[in-house]
Amino acid sequence: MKKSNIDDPFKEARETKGFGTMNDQNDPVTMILGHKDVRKCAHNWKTFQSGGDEIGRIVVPSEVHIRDTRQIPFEVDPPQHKSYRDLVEPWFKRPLEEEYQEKLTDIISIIVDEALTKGSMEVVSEFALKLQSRALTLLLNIPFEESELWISWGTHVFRSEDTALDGDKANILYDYIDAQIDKAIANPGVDLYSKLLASEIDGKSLTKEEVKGVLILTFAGGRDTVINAITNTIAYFADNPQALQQLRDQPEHLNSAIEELLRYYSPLTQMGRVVTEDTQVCEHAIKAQSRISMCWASANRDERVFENPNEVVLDRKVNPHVAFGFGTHNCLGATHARQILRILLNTLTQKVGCMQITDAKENIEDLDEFNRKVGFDSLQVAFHKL
Ligand code: EMZ
Repeated sequence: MKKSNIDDPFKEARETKGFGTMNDQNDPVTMILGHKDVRKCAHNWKTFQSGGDEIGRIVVPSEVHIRDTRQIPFEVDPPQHKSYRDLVEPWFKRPLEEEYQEKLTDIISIIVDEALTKGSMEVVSEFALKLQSRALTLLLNIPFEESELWISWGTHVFRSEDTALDGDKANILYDYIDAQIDKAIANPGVDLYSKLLASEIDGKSLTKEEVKGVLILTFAGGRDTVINAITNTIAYFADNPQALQQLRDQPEHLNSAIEELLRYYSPLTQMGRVVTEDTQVCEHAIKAQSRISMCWASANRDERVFENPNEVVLDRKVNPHVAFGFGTHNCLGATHARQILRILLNTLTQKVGCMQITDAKENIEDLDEFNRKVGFDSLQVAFHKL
């Protein structure tokens, strides 16, 4: 089997009952698996809540024990959600600007050139983590050098090699953000911290805690997800050199290729909600105060919606994937993530002839009833110039 394949462990449960169950730190989660049900739940923010008092509980695995700052706008429900989202949305659309894309192209070219010069590279830490961290300096609009520190933190800001949820590690991020906020107060600049500190909602300035909430989301939400997307992209084109050639010949398929790869990888497996009233999903009773999750990865393989769901069809025509979530809380960082993938694919087609995976260690998520590959812990790849 090709190393880049990502199986669908949810198929049987999705087809027979429509949900699965997972015991996460003694706070069970009913995982909703079908595309239609997932979208219905994502839409119904009154019954399936993101806000609520228990900060971190909608994340699976739950972050209640390692976080007490509310991520914004991620952990806020309508109608307050809209004010925050409207405030940050224009900033997170900056990746559409030409200057931003030029800088991102430079960042990506340097890494691809380095891989070609070295000839062989460990893609997770040497390629994807560096690329994600360096690109984040553009999203925050701060100096490039700052990325060195974030690279030293490793691929997940809350997880370390032997601990799934590492409070000490999380504190490094929180202390760092606090310090950056204080710096921006003392010396305002053109960065995201300063921008938020100067912003108001209904005539009231954002508090330090609110600014911190946006920044934690920006650091945590787009880290392992982006790293997985980049690594899986390299693995896919290493396994399928003809696909790289196809994109070289038909660059007009670039955008559909990106959406298809996102559907297939689904870098974020699921996202939870807290249930506000006794209800039912897939004819299964769900109690108030319990948790559900919308399993994007399963919905994206739903054969009722996607023909040949387990195949990567780079020019797939209709592709209503939910890799970036769905509804009110759809991913704020999606524009940035898409630009990274677009420029990465472009650069690969221009510079790389072919790649070979020489060693790989898969990253498997343990979801109790299911095991799902999300990417790699390490991926050694040989790069060959075009
Ligand atoms: C949260 C989440 C957001 C969470 C879009 O997902 O990403 C996870 O990786 C973080 O751990 O805190 O930001």
